[in-house]
Amino acid sequence: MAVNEQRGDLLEAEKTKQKPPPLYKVLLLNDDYTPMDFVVVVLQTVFGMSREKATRVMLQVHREGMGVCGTYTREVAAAKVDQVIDIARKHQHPLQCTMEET
Ligand code: TYC
Repeated sequence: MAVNEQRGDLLEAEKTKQKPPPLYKVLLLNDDYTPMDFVVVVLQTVFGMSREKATRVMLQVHREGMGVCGTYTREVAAAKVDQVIDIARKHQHPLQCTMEET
């Protein structure tokens, strides 16, 4: 077997052993003060939701205390959590967001 064929087999074997990266849910938390309209705009802006979907997710969080905004790799989820917290802080709203492994 040629050297590069052997190497190709080794790389193939390594590939089949690789696990997919862990995924994280981004969770939005309810509070008593953040305006509903603001939450809808955040969901549209940060998570690319339509106004209708954002309204459904906002109402679910409002009624149930928490809701999933999306599922992403760790870096993307962390960036979205930071974006939500930053925009909420800038507007002086207590809106909180977190992430958890799926
Ligand atoms: N509970 C808020 C209100 O009544 C609305 C709200 C919804 C706040 C979702 C945060 O993640 C949230 N104004």
